[in-house]
Parts: sequence; C-alpha cells; structure tokens
Amino acid sequence: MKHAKPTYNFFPHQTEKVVRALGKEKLLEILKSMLLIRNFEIRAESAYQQGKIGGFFHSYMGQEAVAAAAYSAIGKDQWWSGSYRCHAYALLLGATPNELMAELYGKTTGNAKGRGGSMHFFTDRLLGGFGIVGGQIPIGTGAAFTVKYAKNVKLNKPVAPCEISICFFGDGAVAQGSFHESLNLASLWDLPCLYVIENNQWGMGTHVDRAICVEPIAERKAPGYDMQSYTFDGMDFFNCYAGFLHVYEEMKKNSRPVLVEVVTERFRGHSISDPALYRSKDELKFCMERDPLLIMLKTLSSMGMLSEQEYLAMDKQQKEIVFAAMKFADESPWPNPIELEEDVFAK
Ligand SMILES: Cc1ncc(C[n+]2csc(CCOP(=O)(O)OP(=O)(O)O)c2C)c(N)n1
Repeated sequence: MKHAKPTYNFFPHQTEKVVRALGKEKLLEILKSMLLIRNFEIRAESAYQQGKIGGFFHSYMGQEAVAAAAYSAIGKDQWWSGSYRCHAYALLLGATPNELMAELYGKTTGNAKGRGGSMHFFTDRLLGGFGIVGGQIPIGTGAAFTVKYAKNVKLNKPVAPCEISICFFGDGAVAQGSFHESLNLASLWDLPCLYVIENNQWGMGTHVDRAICVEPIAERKAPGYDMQSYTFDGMDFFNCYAGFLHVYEEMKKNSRPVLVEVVTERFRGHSISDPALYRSKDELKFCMERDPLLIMLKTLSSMGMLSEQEYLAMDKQQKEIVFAAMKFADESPWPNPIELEEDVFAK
C-alpha cells in the first residue's frame, strides 16, 4: 500500500546560511558524528547477528540528522530524554563508543554495567532511553519543571539561563495519554520543554495515517495546547539545524514549551527482529535516496568543503573507532552473578 504524505509547511530551507554560519570545521565535525552513529549501528547489527548482543535493538538509521542537528543547535548542557531508539543521543552527548558497545554486549564495562542494554543508554545529561512508548514525555516535562523551579526559588544548584529540556518521541507516542497530560501542564506552567516528534511514518508495523487522527501532527495538535509548532525536514540536517536554532532562541526569550514535528524515515524495521514486510522495496529505496549522510555529503562537496575521498576516509576512521569498541566489548568481563541485585531499584 502506498501512503501519501500530507502537505507539510516546513521551516524555511536556508542551507547556504547554515553552512556559512557553522563553517567548514564545525560541519565536518558534525558529519563525523553522524558517521560514527551510522557505523556504530551497522557494526552492532552484525554483532547482534553473531549472537554477541541479545535483547531489543532499535536502529536510528535514517534519522541521524535529527539528533545531530538538535545537538549542534542547542548544545549538550540541556536535559535530554528519548525513546528506546536512543543510540545516537548517547553518542552525541559524550558516552564513548566503548562503553555503549560494551553495554550492548552486556558487559560490566557497559554504560549501565550491562544491565540496561540498547534501550536504556544514558549520560549525565541524557535522562535515559525509555522502553515504554511515551514514558519519557512526563520525564522530559519534569526536567523542564525542575529547570523552571530551580530558577524561581534560586536553589543552590546554579541553572544556566538558557537551560531547557528536550524530549524526543515517535509519532506512535502522540496517541498516549502521557503526551496530552504533559503538553497541557507544560503550557499551563510555562515549562521550557522542547517536544520533538520524530515522525518516521511507522509505529511498529502501523502507518502513522492509521494511528494518528490529524496530520501534520504538530501543526494540528499544538493549537490545542496554546503552543507554537514547527515542522522540519528530518532528512536534511541544514533544515533541522536552522529550525532547532530558531526554536531555542525563542524559548530562551519566553520560556514556553514548543511542539516540533520532524518528518523522517527509518531505514530499518522497527527493531532488528522486524523484516518490515509492510513497506515495499521501492518505498524503502525512495526513502534511502534522501539519506541524510548523502545530503550532507552532496551539500558540502558542492560548496568545495569535502571531496568524496575525504568522506570515505572519514567514514573509515569512524569504522575503526567502532571496531576498537567491539574489541573492547569482547574482551570486557561479564558481570558477576553475585552482583546481580546491585544498582537496581526493584528487588
Ligand atoms: C505503552 C506501550 N505500548 C506499546 C508498546 C509496544 N511498542 C513498542 S514500540 C511501539 C511503536 C512506537 O512507535 P513510535 O512511537 O512511532 O516510535 P518509533 O519506534 O517509530 O521510533 C510499540 C507500540 C510499548 N513499548 N509501550
């Protein structure tokens, strides 16, 4: 079945302006981070197939521009939360490929000592990947409440004037009660929460147009919460970056929540065990023609900032970092069964 997309009013495309503002060095650094994410997931998939990784595994492949643009526009020092599709956020926010790969392998050197796995990466600023659909929306809202409360009552902990909470979730989460309750409170209480719907068109095997009653989602839902909304082209880093930067500037001034929809595509099935038979090969091929990495490569090379050889060398370098992480994970010790009940809340 072919699914027609609604007409989106995208944030204005302004690629040249973004390229000029960020400059070559920064752009190459960003591309490098996107290549690291891509290589990390490709190699982790092969480790999974070899039986080195077990449990759930949800690839972010195809969506890299979204997290990379948000990170580049608003910086690390915010409160980040996301769904189980969380590998990219952790890599961007400074968790090392070694600790994340070791986490996937279930080893003691892992990001959560091997207890969390693929869905529960975290950093000092990433409050977690969450397995319950929409579970992170109240958490992200709570982080925004804390930012505001701490500012108001002048707690000992200093809060940067530009601190916000950014909460990512899928189109499927929009149908959850937690979405409604959170956005309602955030609007009532002026909480600086940036809600980002990563609309990759599917909630497992259900297409968004069979699950969500209005589209474009953000544009149609936000007025019900008296919120500003924006829609970004999620395959295009430059559009996402310009959009996130604009939203962030706005939030710094008014401390209001904002609802953003990023229209994107996932290149894999819902999880590693999903062969994605609900999507035709042609549909997938069509999506992959707009691979965010290719858009980035084409843009930078058309502006004389990157040759194909340099891109391939950069890709190889990132692959090697990931191979080293796999070696580290392989050689790391398994958790001691005696420590099984340590560091867990429920016993
Ligand atoms: C409350 C709840 N209901 C159902 C599930 C099972 N489930 C896991 S992922 C998923 C689809 C969610 O899709 P979406 O929010 O669009 O995110 P995406 O996987 O596309 O990133 C469902 C229904 C769950 N984990 N939690």
